Amino acid sequence: MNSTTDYFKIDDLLTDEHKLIRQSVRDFVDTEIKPVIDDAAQNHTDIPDLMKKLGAIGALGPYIPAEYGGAGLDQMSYGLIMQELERGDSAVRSAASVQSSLVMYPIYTYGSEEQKHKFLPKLASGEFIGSFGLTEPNHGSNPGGMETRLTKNGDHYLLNGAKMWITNSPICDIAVVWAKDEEGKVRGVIVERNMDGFSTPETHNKWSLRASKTGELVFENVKIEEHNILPDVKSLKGPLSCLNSARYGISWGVIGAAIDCYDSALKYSLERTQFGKPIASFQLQQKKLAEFITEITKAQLLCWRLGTLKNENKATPEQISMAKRNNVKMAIDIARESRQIIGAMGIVGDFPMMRHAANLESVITYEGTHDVHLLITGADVTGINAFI
Ligand code: TGC
Ligand code: FAD
Repeated sequence: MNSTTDYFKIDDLLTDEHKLIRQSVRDFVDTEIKPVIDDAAQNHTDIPDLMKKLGAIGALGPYIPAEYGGAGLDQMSYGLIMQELERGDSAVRSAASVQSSLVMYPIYTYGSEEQKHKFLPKLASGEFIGSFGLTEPNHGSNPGGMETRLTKNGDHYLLNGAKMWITNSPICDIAVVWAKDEEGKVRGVIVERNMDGFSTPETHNKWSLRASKTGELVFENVKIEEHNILPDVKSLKGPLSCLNSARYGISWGVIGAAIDCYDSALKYSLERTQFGKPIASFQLQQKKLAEFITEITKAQLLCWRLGTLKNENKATPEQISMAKRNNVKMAIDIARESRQIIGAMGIVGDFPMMRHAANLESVITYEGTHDVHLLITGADVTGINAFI
């Protein structure tokens, strides 16, 4: 019997450091997340001190240089960390990927030295929680249509508008917000919790990502000083480049969710007897398990190659779109099918499949929907942009 989830010996392609990092995050998830995640998801509550715990294990901004509080790791390490966190729950990976790719990355890439030193170490330790505001009530898949405005007002600026569906908005200390200036250029603004006119109402009654907070970011004449504007970007490319990093992390992360479902279904099917035999002995159930491990393996190989390209700074946004789209669909299919393998047991919280499946309904929508990523590939291979 070969119950490994490293079917093609991808571990041989990783360094000892990669494997050590993965193991330490796996241990963290087993001791700190697995015992509490079902309660947090069922009750729609936070995992206590999650951000500080993630900071302590180096999961916030792992590829940000040590000078700014990060761990200075490579992109493969970042991917492996995301994989292990999402084995626990997509909410945990979301917390780490928003903070790392959507808050620390833009400050590191487009921020001034002062901004980097002021915010990055606190974000890396989890002392500060960040959120990322791109999506608006009227502009989801087409962020270029954003209505949030940054207008000059004497020696400062005023920020007006609203962002919606924002991970961690209700608990954020700072938000990296994207708004158009008077020339119609997209600018990145660091909004701080205590600024007048800034509010963050929570979105309630989610059936997905219940262990994560989601909400709005509302700006009513928020006074923004020049030193809170990211100086080095004036284009939609700013937020989209952050998405490249987050989508890359999601491509890895969802493999973790799929592995958790596969492991649980395989174990259960070997133990559960019907008609006098383990259900794992029935060909229909074997087909499902065999397809799960095949799809997980293909997703792992895609990510390993993408990780090497990212390390060489050669990964294209289109390659990242393909990996995000393929791997999220792979994971949501495995979550749904593996729930069926365990029958009625699959609907209670003792098993993770239904929680992962519900979470992945968000993951297949956020960071670019499944269909948007297909159109990005379509435009790349035909040379014809279907969005226009
Ligand atoms: P388009 O005209 O194609 O592009 C505008 C400019 O941006 C450049 N560009 C990119 N640059 C870097 N990375 C990318 N991925 C880029 N894609 C495009 C492009 O070259 C162009 O540059 P220039 O110099 O010519 O001006 O833009 P469009 O308005 O037609 O829209 C297309 C696009 C790509 C924006 C759209 O297809 C898309 O990706 N929509 C999805 C929106 C999205 O993903 N939102 C995510 C919000 S954040 C989130 O969901 C967080 S969830 C977090 C969690 O909890 O884990
Ligand atoms: P829409 O853009 O309205 O799309 C609706 C449907 O139309 C989709 O099926 C889409 O594929 C389809 N569609 C749209 N355009 C086309 C087209 N041209 N051709 C074919 N089909 C099309 N955003 C942030 O900025 N920051 C966050 O932290 C954040 N966190 C999130 C957390 C959660 C839990 C969720 C659910 C969302 C989050 N989002 C966040 C928002 C997310 O990025 C958007 O939901 C996503 O980009 C899609 O936008 P929309 O929901 O407005 O759908």
